[in-house]
Amino acid sequence: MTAQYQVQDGVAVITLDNPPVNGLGHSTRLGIVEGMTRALDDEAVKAIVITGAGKAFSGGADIREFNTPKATQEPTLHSVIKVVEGSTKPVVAAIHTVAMGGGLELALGCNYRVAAKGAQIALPEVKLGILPGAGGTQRLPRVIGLEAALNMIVSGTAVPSEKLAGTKLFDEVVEGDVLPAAIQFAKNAGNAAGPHPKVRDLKVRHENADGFLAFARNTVSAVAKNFPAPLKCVEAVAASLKSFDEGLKIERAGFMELVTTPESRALRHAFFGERAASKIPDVPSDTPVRKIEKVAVIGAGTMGGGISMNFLNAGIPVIVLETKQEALDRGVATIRRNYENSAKKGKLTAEKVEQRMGLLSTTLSYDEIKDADLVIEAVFEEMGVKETVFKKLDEVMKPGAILASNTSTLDVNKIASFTKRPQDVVGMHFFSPANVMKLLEVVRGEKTGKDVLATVMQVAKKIKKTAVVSGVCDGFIGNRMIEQYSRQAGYLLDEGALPEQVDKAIEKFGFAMGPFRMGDLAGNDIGWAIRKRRAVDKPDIQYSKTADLLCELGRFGQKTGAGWYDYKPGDRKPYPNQQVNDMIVQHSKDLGITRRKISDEEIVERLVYALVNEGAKILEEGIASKASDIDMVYLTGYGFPIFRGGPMLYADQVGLYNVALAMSRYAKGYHGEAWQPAPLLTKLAAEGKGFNG
Ligand code: 3H9
Repeated sequence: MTAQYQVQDGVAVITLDNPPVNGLGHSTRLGIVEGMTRALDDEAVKAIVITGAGKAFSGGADIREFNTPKATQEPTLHSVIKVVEGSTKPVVAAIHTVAMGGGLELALGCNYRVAAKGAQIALPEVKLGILPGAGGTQRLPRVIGLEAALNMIVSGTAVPSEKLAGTKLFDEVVEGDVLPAAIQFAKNAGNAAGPHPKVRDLKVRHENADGFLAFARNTVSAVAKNFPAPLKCVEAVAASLKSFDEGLKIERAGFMELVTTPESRALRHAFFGERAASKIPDVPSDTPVRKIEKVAVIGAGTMGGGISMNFLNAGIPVIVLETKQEALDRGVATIRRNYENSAKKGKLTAEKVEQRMGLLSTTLSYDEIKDADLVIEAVFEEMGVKETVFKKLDEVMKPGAILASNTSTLDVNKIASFTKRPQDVVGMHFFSPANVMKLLEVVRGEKTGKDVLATVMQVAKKIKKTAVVSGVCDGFIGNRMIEQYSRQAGYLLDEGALPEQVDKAIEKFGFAMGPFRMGDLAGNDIGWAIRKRRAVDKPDIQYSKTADLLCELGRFGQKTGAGWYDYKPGDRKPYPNQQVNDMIVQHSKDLGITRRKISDEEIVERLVYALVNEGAKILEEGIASKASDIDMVYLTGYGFPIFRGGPMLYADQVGLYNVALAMSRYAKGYHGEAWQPAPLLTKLAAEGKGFNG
């Protein structure tokens, strides 16, 4: 049983006790009903308090139970709330911290609610692609009004309890310990004559409900294009104007429809995937960590500056090292400008800007960084340069310092071998712009210490990154996969598509940006340099020549005002360029290819399945320890549509059999050699399984 029962001074206290967040799984629901029954049967009990142990009143329904028999096993949350609401003795919810989703819905079923100041109150179901399904859409508008409730439910945002004080949601918002206050409140209520208030009996009133709801529908449909839940939330909240039971029916129907959508599955996958990413199978959660109180960054370029800002934002002092004073001055000026721009937009106070800049220092001498706890190298992506830096770091850094490389493709084991302390070396691959992008690939070398990994994962949390561990391979998880995607994009051009069609097709699928717009943004010369290196290292890997031809025209992308597209000064909108399109068509001719019309469906399949196939290889080789890690890399670093859950979950949803079938078709086509299926994919497809179990 995951709820405790106690009687204090004639008040029964039912304490939800299901760590970590008192999720309302089946056994907790059972515990509440049993507690209620005991309290109602005991004549000495005059009132009841429901509270939560540990760090939450309740984080809501247990999401892990969704789409399993336990979710609908009695007592359901509806039945629990019915028991609470039907109680003949007054029931008080004592909310000390988080009351979210079903947790708040349970509290709304109580007669009274007492909350501690600062408690986080939310109906965040929309973020999981569903709607509050245990009366939240009907009861919340009854206590805080139609508009406020709709805003909370459609955004899913948490609101501190004190902001809701004075509404009918809370009878008391108290400073300090909430339980004694709630027990006292319950005692008084127990002594008072009933009947005790029920939220369901209140009416929702609004001066112009139709107008407000029409506005809400329009706004929500415009922003929630690929997500069905927000609009359904509006409809459910709108139903709160009807009778309570009618509204509840509409809410129920919406919930049942949403809970099985691929979008909801994707959002729940991302929720758990983010938390799972921080868990490394062979690194126990109690692994000791090193103290990180001072960070050094080598290189004050775009990457070094962005990396530094992460630590400054988290209040951790940073010292930046460069070889030339001008480079340092430029780097510091860029950081300051970024902060000042944020201040201009009202995102940061002038005081905060100075506070952060005050944590930044610079040096031209390795001697001055030697006492840093963590040093991150962000120098030119060339093994010789890394060798010089790491040899120097090995020489100067204090024992126990973590030596990290921001390399995006180079061999971290080799980098570690330049030092006599490979256990202290790790990859920290930030994504550009490093102060904005959520993703951090933590590259685990063969000899990287477990405490180093645990420390870096903890640091990542502090600087608000989603950290995913990758083994060592060329390109790690993200770039290794994107290379296959880019290869397909190039082959599509050779065969008959133009950049605009490819970009539009994949953007319609939901990607933030298609491969050619992305190339123009990142700089086509970067891929060019990588391909030149590959031509020496791995001459067997083939690419469409179109990207090289483009670079030979000097069209490096937005920075040169011309890439796959043309750009006008101050305008990031891509304009198709005839010369580029002619070059592509001519190249097909040179290859002897008769260009064909390629469907958008084929474009999407080839781009996405190229990711999936490489992802399967990465999983099989143990470069990623679980499929959801790969999805987190793509959701947080590569603009993969979140409502599809990442490439691996998407493949699961399509069905691996269907993915394998399409791949075998493409294997018979142009550059079919790129479609060698990953053995893991073939195996799982044959077994009717998915990457995510
Ligand atoms: C709902 O209520 C539906 C109803 O309307 C209708 C039903 C009919 N279930 O985030 P953290 C786990 S839908 C299961 O790192 P924090 C989480 O996976 C629900 N597990 O902690 C992690 O596990 P692990 C609506 C849950 O302190 C651990 O708890 N509610 C749930 O930073 C710690 O999580 C929500 O959407 C759950 N509901 O933040 C709330 N919640 O340690 C979602 C958490 O094994 N939850 N876990 O990795 C949150 O927003 C945050 O977790 C919370 C705590 C603010 C509660």
